[in-house]
Amino acid sequence: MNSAHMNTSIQEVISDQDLARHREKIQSSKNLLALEDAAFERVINKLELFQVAIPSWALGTGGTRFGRFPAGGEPRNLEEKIEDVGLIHQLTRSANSISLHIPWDIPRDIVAIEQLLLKNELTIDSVNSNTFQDQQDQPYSYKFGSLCHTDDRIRKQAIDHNIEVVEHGVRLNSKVLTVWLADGSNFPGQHHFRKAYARTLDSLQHIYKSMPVDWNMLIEYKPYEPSFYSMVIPDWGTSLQLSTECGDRANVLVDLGHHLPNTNIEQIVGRLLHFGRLGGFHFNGSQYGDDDLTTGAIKPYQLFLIFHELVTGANDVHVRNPTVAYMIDASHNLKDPIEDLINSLENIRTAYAKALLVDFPALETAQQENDVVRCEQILQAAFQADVRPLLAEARLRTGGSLDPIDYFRSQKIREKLITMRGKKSVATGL
Ligand code: LRH
Ligand code: MN
Repeated sequence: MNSAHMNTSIQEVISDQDLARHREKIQSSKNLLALEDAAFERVINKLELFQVAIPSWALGTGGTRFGRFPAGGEPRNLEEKIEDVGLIHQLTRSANSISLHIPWDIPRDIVAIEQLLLKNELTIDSVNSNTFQDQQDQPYSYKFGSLCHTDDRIRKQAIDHNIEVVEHGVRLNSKVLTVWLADGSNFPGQHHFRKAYARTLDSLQHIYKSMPVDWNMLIEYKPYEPSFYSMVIPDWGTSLQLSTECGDRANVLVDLGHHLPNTNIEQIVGRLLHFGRLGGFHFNGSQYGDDDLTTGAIKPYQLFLIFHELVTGANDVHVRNPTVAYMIDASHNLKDPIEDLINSLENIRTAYAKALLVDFPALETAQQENDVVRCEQILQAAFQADVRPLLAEARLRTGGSLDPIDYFRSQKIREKLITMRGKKSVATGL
Protein backbone atom coordinates (compact mmCIF):
# COMPACT_ATOMS: atom_id res chain seq x y z
CA MET A 1 0.00 0.00 0.00
CA ASN A 2 2.05 2.96 -1.11
CA SER A 3 1.21 6.61 -1.10
CA ALA A 4 -0.60 6.14 -4.45
CA HIS A 5 -3.42 4.49 -2.49
CA MET A 6 -3.66 7.33 0.01
CA ASN A 7 -6.01 10.03 -1.26
CA THR A 8 -4.64 12.56 1.22
CA SER A 9 -0.98 12.53 2.33
CA ILE A 10 -0.24 11.93 5.99
CA GLN A 11 0.81 15.52 6.68
CA GLU A 12 -2.06 17.11 4.70
CA VAL A 13 -4.74 15.61 6.96
CA ILE A 14 -3.22 17.38 9.99
CA SER A 15 -5.36 20.51 10.47
CA ASP A 16 -3.99 23.72 12.01
CA GLN A 17 -6.32 23.01 14.91
CA ASP A 18 -4.79 19.54 15.42
CA LEU A 19 -1.33 21.10 15.32
CA ALA A 20 -2.26 23.84 17.81
CA ARG A 21 -3.76 21.27 20.20
CA HIS A 22 -0.59 19.17 19.84
CA ARG A 23 1.60 22.19 20.63
CA GLU A 24 -0.45 22.86 23.77
CA LYS A 25 -0.03 19.24 24.88
CA ILE A 26 3.74 19.48 24.31
CA GLN A 27 3.96 22.62 26.44
CA SER A 28 1.96 21.06 29.27
CA SER A 29 4.10 17.89 29.09
CA LYS A 30 7.25 19.97 29.44
CA ASN A 31 5.73 21.73 32.49
CA LEU A 32 4.34 18.57 34.06
CA LEU A 33 7.56 16.64 33.52
CA ALA A 34 9.68 19.69 34.51
CA LEU A 35 11.66 18.97 31.33
CA GLU A 36 14.25 21.57 30.27
CA ASP A 37 14.35 22.12 26.49
CA ALA A 38 17.65 20.23 26.25
CA ALA A 39 16.30 17.21 28.12
CA PHE A 40 13.11 17.33 26.02
CA GLU A 41 15.12 17.44 22.79
CA ARG A 42 17.27 14.52 23.99
CA VAL A 43 14.19 12.32 24.48
CA ILE A 44 12.68 13.32 21.12
CA ASN A 45 15.96 12.63 19.28
CA LYS A 46 16.27 9.19 20.86
CA LEU A 47 12.66 8.39 19.90
CA GLU A 48 13.28 9.46 16.31
CA LEU A 49 16.27 7.06 16.09
CA PHE A 50 14.52 4.15 17.81
CA GLN A 51 13.32 1.60 15.25
CA VAL A 52 11.64 -1.79 15.64
CA ALA A 53 11.59 -4.50 12.93
CA ILE A 54 8.25 -5.87 11.74
CA PRO A 55 7.95 -9.66 11.22
CA SER A 56 7.01 -10.68 7.67
CA TRP A 57 4.92 -13.45 9.24
CA ALA A 58 2.59 -11.16 11.17
CA LEU A 59 0.80 -9.17 8.46
CA GLY A 60 -2.18 -11.53 8.23
CA THR A 61 -4.53 -12.93 10.84
CA GLY A 62 -2.85 -16.00 12.32
CA GLY A 63 -5.67 -17.45 14.35
CA THR A 64 -5.36 -20.38 16.72
CA ARG A 65 -5.94 -24.14 16.34
CA PHE A 66 -9.52 -23.45 17.28
CA GLY A 67 -10.26 -20.91 14.59
CA ARG A 68 -9.10 -18.15 12.25
CA PHE A 69 -11.05 -14.99 11.35
CA PRO A 70 -9.44 -13.37 8.26
CA ALA A 71 -9.30 -9.53 8.21
CA GLY A 72 -9.51 -9.43 4.39
CA GLY A 73 -7.01 -7.69 2.11
CA GLU A 74 -4.12 -9.70 3.57
CA PRO A 75 -0.80 -9.51 1.66
CA ARG A 76 -0.56 -12.44 -0.79
CA ASN A 77 3.23 -12.30 -1.27
CA LEU A 78 6.45 -10.71 0.03
CA GLU A 79 6.02 -7.68 -2.21
CA GLU A 80 2.62 -6.82 -0.69
CA LYS A 81 4.05 -7.46 2.80
CA ILE A 82 6.80 -4.93 2.10
CA GLU A 83 4.11 -2.41 1.03
CA ASP A 84 2.16 -2.97 4.27
CA VAL A 85 5.29 -2.50 6.39
CA GLY A 86 6.08 0.55 4.23
CA LEU A 87 2.71 2.01 5.21
CA ILE A 88 3.30 1.28 8.91
CA HIS A 89 6.69 3.00 8.68
CA GLN A 90 5.24 6.01 6.87
CA LEU A 91 2.65 6.46 9.61
CA THR A 92 4.84 5.74 12.67
CA ARG A 93 8.37 6.49 11.36
CA SER A 94 9.54 3.73 13.71
CA ALA A 95 9.51 0.50 11.68
CA ASN A 96 12.26 0.84 9.07
CA SER A 97 12.98 -2.90 8.64
CA ILE A 98 11.43 -6.33 8.15
CA SER A 99 12.42 -9.71 9.60
CA LEU A 100 11.97 -12.51 7.06
CA HIS A 101 10.97 -16.10 7.78
CA ILE A 102 12.25 -18.71 5.33
CA PRO A 103 10.60 -20.51 3.54
CA TRP A 104 7.41 -18.56 4.33
CA ASP A 105 8.85 -15.47 2.59
CA ILE A 106 11.57 -16.52 0.14
CA PRO A 107 12.60 -13.40 -1.83
CA ARG A 108 12.21 -14.45 -5.50
CA ASP A 109 13.09 -11.41 -7.67
CA ILE A 110 15.92 -9.85 -5.62
CA VAL A 111 16.24 -6.75 -7.83
CA ALA A 112 12.50 -6.00 -7.63
CA ILE A 113 12.51 -6.61 -3.87
CA GLU A 114 15.47 -4.27 -3.39
CA GLN A 115 13.73 -1.52 -5.40
CA LEU A 116 10.52 -1.99 -3.41
CA LEU A 117 12.45 -1.84 -0.12
CA LEU A 118 14.16 1.36 -1.26
CA LYS A 119 10.84 2.91 -2.34
CA ASN A 120 9.41 2.12 1.11
CA GLU A 121 12.57 3.25 2.99
CA LEU A 122 12.98 -0.25 4.42
CA THR A 123 15.81 -2.75 4.94
CA ILE A 124 15.83 -6.45 5.81
CA ASP A 125 16.55 -6.99 9.52
CA SER A 126 17.13 -10.63 10.51
CA VAL A 127 16.34 -13.79 8.57
CA ASN A 128 14.66 -16.62 10.53
CA SER A 129 15.17 -20.30 9.74
CA ASN A 130 12.34 -22.83 10.03
CA THR A 131 13.11 -26.40 11.01
CA PHE A 132 9.84 -26.75 12.95
CA GLN A 133 7.73 -27.66 9.88
CA ASP A 134 8.27 -30.23 7.10
CA GLN A 135 8.29 -28.65 3.65
CA GLN A 136 6.68 -30.34 0.60
CA ASP A 137 9.78 -31.83 -1.04
CA GLN A 138 11.83 -32.37 2.12
CA PRO A 139 13.67 -35.76 2.23
CA TYR A 140 13.61 -36.16 6.04
CA SER A 141 11.00 -35.14 8.67
CA TYR A 142 11.65 -32.87 11.64
CA LYS A 143 9.02 -34.76 13.67
CA PHE A 144 11.62 -35.79 16.23
CA GLY A 145 13.71 -32.64 16.01
CA SER A 146 16.16 -30.92 13.70
CA LEU A 147 19.55 -29.66 14.96
CA CYS A 148 19.26 -32.05 17.95
CA HIS A 149 18.11 -35.09 15.95
CA THR A 150 19.71 -38.48 16.68
CA ASP A 151 20.10 -39.06 12.91
CA ASP A 152 22.98 -37.04 11.47
CA ARG A 153 21.33 -36.99 8.02
CA ILE A 154 18.46 -34.99 9.52
CA ARG A 155 20.84 -32.71 11.45
CA LYS A 156 22.72 -32.10 8.19
CA GLN A 157 19.44 -31.28 6.42
CA ALA A 158 18.64 -28.72 9.15
CA ILE A 159 22.16 -27.24 9.10
CA ASP A 160 22.01 -26.92 5.30
CA HIS A 161 18.64 -25.15 5.59
CA ASN A 162 20.13 -22.58 8.00
CA ILE A 163 23.08 -22.01 5.64
CA GLU A 164 20.59 -21.53 2.77
CA VAL A 165 18.66 -19.00 4.89
CA VAL A 166 21.89 -17.04 5.45
CA GLU A 167 22.50 -17.04 1.68
CA HIS A 168 19.02 -15.51 1.14
CA GLY A 169 19.90 -12.91 3.78
CA VAL A 170 23.26 -12.08 2.21
CA ARG A 171 21.50 -11.30 -1.08
CA LEU A 172 19.32 -8.78 0.79
CA ASN A 173 22.08 -7.24 2.97
CA SER A 174 20.80 -8.77 6.19
CA LYS A 175 23.43 -9.48 8.84
CA VAL A 176 21.52 -11.52 11.38
CA LEU A 177 20.36 -15.16 11.50
CA THR A 178 17.69 -15.98 14.10
CA VAL A 179 17.44 -19.62 15.16
CA TRP A 180 14.43 -20.88 17.13
CA LEU A 181 14.05 -24.65 17.55
CA ALA A 182 10.84 -26.55 18.32
CA ASP A 183 13.19 -29.44 19.19
CA GLY A 184 12.22 -31.18 22.43
CA SER A 185 10.28 -34.11 23.88
CA ASN A 186 6.74 -34.84 24.99
CA PHE A 187 7.41 -37.66 27.42
CA PRO A 188 9.99 -38.51 30.14
CA GLY A 189 12.67 -40.81 28.77
CA GLN A 190 12.11 -39.71 25.16
CA HIS A 191 15.24 -37.48 25.16
CA HIS A 192 18.76 -37.96 26.52
CA PHE A 193 19.00 -34.38 27.75
CA ARG A 194 22.82 -34.07 27.68
CA LYS A 195 23.27 -35.75 24.28
CA ALA A 196 20.43 -33.68 22.79
CA TYR A 197 22.20 -30.51 24.01
CA ALA A 198 25.58 -31.69 22.67
CA ARG A 199 24.16 -32.49 19.21
CA THR A 200 22.39 -29.13 19.09
CA LEU A 201 25.59 -27.30 20.05
CA ASP A 202 27.56 -29.17 17.39
CA SER A 203 24.97 -28.24 14.74
CA LEU A 204 24.87 -24.56 15.81
CA GLN A 205 28.68 -24.40 15.72
CA HIS A 206 28.57 -25.69 12.12
CA ILE A 207 26.06 -22.99 11.17
CA TYR A 208 28.03 -20.31 13.07
CA LYS A 209 31.26 -21.19 11.23
CA SER A 210 29.43 -21.07 7.89
CA MET A 211 28.12 -17.52 8.48
CA PRO A 212 29.99 -14.54 6.92
CA VAL A 213 32.33 -13.00 9.52
CA ASP A 214 30.20 -9.85 9.82
CA TRP A 215 27.03 -11.80 10.61
CA ASN A 216 25.42 -12.35 14.03
CA MET A 217 23.44 -15.33 15.24
CA LEU A 218 20.52 -14.95 17.66
CA ILE A 219 19.57 -18.06 19.63
CA GLU A 220 15.93 -17.91 20.80
CA TYR A 221 14.78 -19.93 23.85
CA LYS A 222 11.29 -21.16 24.75
CA PRO A 223 10.16 -23.24 27.79
CA TYR A 224 7.45 -25.24 25.99
CA GLU A 225 5.26 -25.57 22.80
CA PRO A 226 5.18 -27.34 20.50
CA SER A 227 7.09 -29.76 22.75
CA PHE A 228 5.29 -30.17 26.03
CA TYR A 229 7.69 -32.09 28.34
CA SER A 230 11.10 -30.57 27.48
CA MET A 231 12.58 -28.13 24.93
CA VAL A 232 16.27 -28.47 23.96
CA ILE A 233 16.67 -24.66 24.41
CA PRO A 234 14.12 -23.91 27.21
CA ASP A 235 15.68 -20.91 28.94
CA TRP A 236 18.09 -17.99 28.77
CA GLY A 237 20.82 -19.95 30.54
CA THR A 238 20.91 -22.63 27.84
CA SER A 239 20.82 -20.03 25.06
CA LEU A 240 23.62 -18.10 26.82
CA GLN A 241 25.80 -21.23 27.12
CA LEU A 242 25.19 -22.20 23.47
CA SER A 243 26.01 -18.60 22.37
CA THR A 244 29.20 -18.58 24.43
CA GLU A 245 30.29 -21.97 23.01
CA CYS A 246 29.56 -20.77 19.42
CA GLY A 247 31.44 -17.47 19.56
CA ASP A 248 31.32 -13.70 20.09
CA ARG A 249 28.79 -13.14 17.32
CA ALA A 250 26.19 -15.47 18.85
CA ASN A 251 23.86 -13.91 21.40
CA VAL A 252 20.58 -14.51 23.25
CA LEU A 253 17.18 -13.54 21.79
CA VAL A 254 14.52 -12.76 24.41
CA ASP A 255 10.97 -13.40 23.17
CA LEU A 256 8.76 -11.85 25.89
CA GLY A 257 6.18 -14.66 25.47
CA HIS A 258 8.74 -17.41 26.08
CA HIS A 259 8.74 -17.33 29.88
CA LEU A 260 6.90 -19.34 32.51
CA PRO A 261 4.32 -17.35 34.51
CA ASN A 262 5.74 -14.74 36.98
CA THR A 263 9.23 -14.89 35.47
CA ASN A 264 11.18 -11.68 36.20
CA ILE A 265 12.08 -10.94 32.57
CA GLU A 266 13.62 -7.52 33.33
CA GLN A 267 16.16 -9.26 35.61
CA ILE A 268 17.03 -11.69 32.78
CA VAL A 269 17.63 -8.64 30.56
CA GLY A 270 19.82 -7.10 33.29
CA ARG A 271 21.84 -10.33 33.54
CA LEU A 272 22.30 -10.69 29.77
CA LEU A 273 23.40 -7.05 29.54
CA HIS A 274 25.92 -7.68 32.34
CA PHE A 275 27.27 -10.72 30.50
CA GLY A 276 27.33 -8.71 27.23
CA ARG A 277 25.20 -11.37 25.49
CA LEU A 278 21.84 -9.65 24.96
CA GLY A 279 21.32 -10.03 21.19
CA GLY A 280 17.73 -8.98 20.71
CA PHE A 281 14.03 -9.06 21.46
CA HIS A 282 10.84 -10.48 20.05
CA PHE A 283 8.30 -8.09 21.52
CA ASN A 284 4.72 -9.25 22.20
CA GLY A 285 2.19 -9.34 25.02
CA SER A 286 0.95 -12.31 27.01
CA GLN A 287 -1.17 -13.16 30.07
CA TYR A 288 -0.44 -16.88 30.28
CA GLY A 289 1.76 -18.53 27.59
CA ASP A 290 3.19 -17.60 24.19
CA ASP A 291 -0.01 -15.66 23.44
CA ASP A 292 1.69 -13.32 20.91
CA LEU A 293 -0.70 -10.45 21.75
CA THR A 294 -0.10 -6.70 21.38
CA THR A 295 3.13 -5.72 23.13
CA GLY A 296 2.52 -3.94 26.45
CA ALA A 297 -1.23 -4.52 26.26
CA ILE A 298 -1.24 -6.77 29.34
CA LYS A 299 1.93 -5.90 31.36
CA PRO A 300 2.97 -2.28 30.54
CA TYR A 301 4.92 -1.87 33.81
CA GLN A 302 7.04 -4.97 33.01
CA LEU A 303 7.79 -3.57 29.55
CA PHE A 304 8.82 -0.25 31.17
CA LEU A 305 11.13 -2.10 33.61
CA ILE A 306 12.72 -3.99 30.70
CA PHE A 307 13.45 -0.65 28.97
CA HIS A 308 14.74 0.72 32.27
CA GLU A 309 17.36 -2.07 32.22
CA LEU A 310 18.16 -1.29 28.55
CA VAL A 311 18.52 2.46 29.14
CA THR A 312 20.68 2.06 32.29
CA GLY A 313 22.72 -0.59 30.45
CA ALA A 314 23.22 1.73 27.47
CA ASN A 315 24.45 4.47 29.83
CA ASP A 316 26.89 2.12 31.58
CA VAL A 317 30.40 2.01 30.02
CA HIS A 318 31.09 -1.33 31.74
CA VAL A 319 28.33 -3.06 29.80
CA ARG A 320 29.55 -4.68 26.55
CA ASN A 321 26.57 -4.04 24.31
CA PRO A 322 26.33 -6.11 21.18
CA THR A 323 23.90 -4.27 18.92
CA VAL A 324 20.50 -5.22 20.32
CA ALA A 325 17.97 -6.17 17.62
CA TYR A 326 14.48 -4.89 18.36
CA MET A 327 11.76 -6.92 16.60
CA ILE A 328 8.07 -7.60 17.09
CA ASP A 329 6.89 -11.23 16.98
CA ALA A 330 3.13 -11.39 17.27
CA SER A 331 0.10 -12.94 15.62
CA HIS A 332 -3.29 -11.35 15.25
CA ASN A 333 -6.59 -13.11 15.92
CA LEU A 334 -9.06 -10.28 16.58
CA LYS A 335 -7.34 -6.96 15.73
CA ASP A 336 -6.57 -5.68 12.23
CA PRO A 337 -2.94 -6.80 11.69
CA ILE A 338 -1.73 -3.32 10.69
CA GLU A 339 -3.54 -1.60 13.58
CA ASP A 340 -2.19 -4.23 16.02
CA LEU A 341 1.39 -3.66 14.84
CA ILE A 342 0.93 0.12 15.16
CA ASN A 343 -0.41 -0.46 18.71
CA SER A 344 2.64 -2.56 19.58
CA LEU A 345 5.05 0.05 18.18
CA GLU A 346 3.42 2.82 20.21
CA ASN A 347 3.42 0.75 23.41
CA ILE A 348 7.11 -0.13 22.92
CA ARG A 349 8.03 3.52 22.27
CA THR A 350 5.93 4.58 25.27
CA ALA A 351 7.93 2.23 27.53
CA TYR A 352 11.20 3.51 26.05
CA ALA A 353 10.24 7.20 26.44
CA LYS A 354 9.21 6.67 30.07
CA ALA A 355 12.49 4.83 30.79
CA LEU A 356 14.37 7.83 29.35
CA LEU A 357 12.61 10.05 31.93
CA VAL A 358 13.90 8.15 34.99
CA ASP A 359 15.95 10.40 37.31
CA PHE A 360 19.00 8.09 37.34
CA PRO A 361 21.25 10.05 39.75
CA ALA A 362 18.41 10.20 42.31
CA LEU A 363 17.69 6.50 41.83
CA GLU A 364 21.36 5.56 42.29
CA THR A 365 21.47 7.56 45.54
CA ALA A 366 18.24 6.00 46.85
CA GLN A 367 19.52 2.49 45.91
CA GLN A 368 22.84 3.21 47.64
CA GLU A 369 20.92 4.31 50.77
CA ASN A 370 18.48 1.33 50.50
CA ASP A 371 15.62 3.84 50.54
CA VAL A 372 13.15 1.36 49.08
CA VAL A 373 10.18 3.73 49.00
CA ARG A 374 12.20 6.47 47.29
CA CYS A 375 13.45 4.00 44.66
CA GLU A 376 9.88 3.04 43.77
CA GLN A 377 8.70 6.65 43.77
CA ILE A 378 11.42 7.60 41.28
CA LEU A 379 10.47 4.76 38.90
CA GLN A 380 6.76 5.45 39.30
CA ALA A 381 7.28 9.16 38.56
CA ALA A 382 8.61 8.20 35.11
CA PHE A 383 6.13 5.36 34.55
CA GLN A 384 3.12 7.54 35.36
CA ALA A 385 4.27 10.26 32.93
CA ASP A 386 2.02 10.83 29.87
CA VAL A 387 4.53 10.62 27.02
CA ARG A 388 1.99 10.44 24.16
CA PRO A 389 2.66 14.07 23.09
CA LEU A 390 6.41 13.28 22.92
CA LEU A 391 5.77 10.27 20.70
CA ALA A 392 3.53 12.37 18.46
CA GLU A 393 6.22 15.08 18.25
CA ALA A 394 8.86 12.53 17.20
CA ARG A 395 6.50 11.21 14.50
CA LEU A 396 5.66 14.70 13.24
CA ARG A 397 9.31 15.77 13.04
CA THR A 398 10.09 12.73 10.86
CA GLY A 399 7.11 13.12 8.53
CA GLY A 400 4.84 10.68 10.29
CA SER A 401 1.20 10.88 11.36
CA LEU A 402 -0.15 12.71 14.40
CA ASP A 403 -2.53 9.74 14.95
CA PRO A 404 -1.62 6.66 12.84
CA ILE A 405 -4.70 4.57 13.70
CA ASP A 406 -7.02 7.50 12.99
CA TYR A 407 -5.31 8.05 9.63
CA PHE A 408 -5.50 4.30 8.75
CA ARG A 409 -9.25 4.32 9.48
CA SER A 410 -10.19 7.75 8.07
CA GLN A 411 -8.43 6.86 4.80
CA LYS A 412 -10.36 3.52 4.76
CA ILE A 413 -7.10 1.70 3.99
CA ARG A 414 -8.32 -1.79 5.01
CA GLU A 415 -11.31 -1.38 2.72
CA LYS A 416 -8.94 -0.41 -0.13
CA LEU A 417 -6.74 -3.43 0.59
CA ILE A 418 -9.80 -5.71 0.45
CA THR A 419 -10.81 -4.15 -2.89
CA MET A 420 -7.31 -4.75 -4.27
CA ARG A 421 -6.50 -8.15 -2.73
CA GLY A 422 -9.91 -9.64 -1.98
CA LYS A 423 -11.68 -10.59 1.23
CA LYS A 424 -10.24 -14.11 1.32
CA SER A 425 -6.54 -13.38 0.58
CA VAL A 426 -4.34 -15.29 3.03
CA ALA A 427 -0.84 -14.19 4.16
CA THR A 428 1.87 -16.82 4.82
CA GLY A 429 3.06 -17.01 8.44
CA LEU A 430 1.42 -17.30 11.82
C1 LRH B 1 8.30 -19.40 18.27
C2 LRH B 1 8.54 -18.02 17.67
C3 LRH B 1 9.81 -17.92 16.86
C4 LRH B 1 9.37 -17.90 15.44
C5 LRH B 1 7.96 -18.18 15.47
C6 LRH B 1 7.25 -17.48 14.39
O1 LRH B 1 7.22 -19.34 19.16
O2 LRH B 1 8.48 -17.06 18.67
O3 LRH B 1 10.39 -16.67 17.01
O4 LRH B 1 10.14 -18.46 14.56
O5 LRH B 1 7.51 -17.78 16.75
MN1 MN C 1 9.76 -15.34 18.65
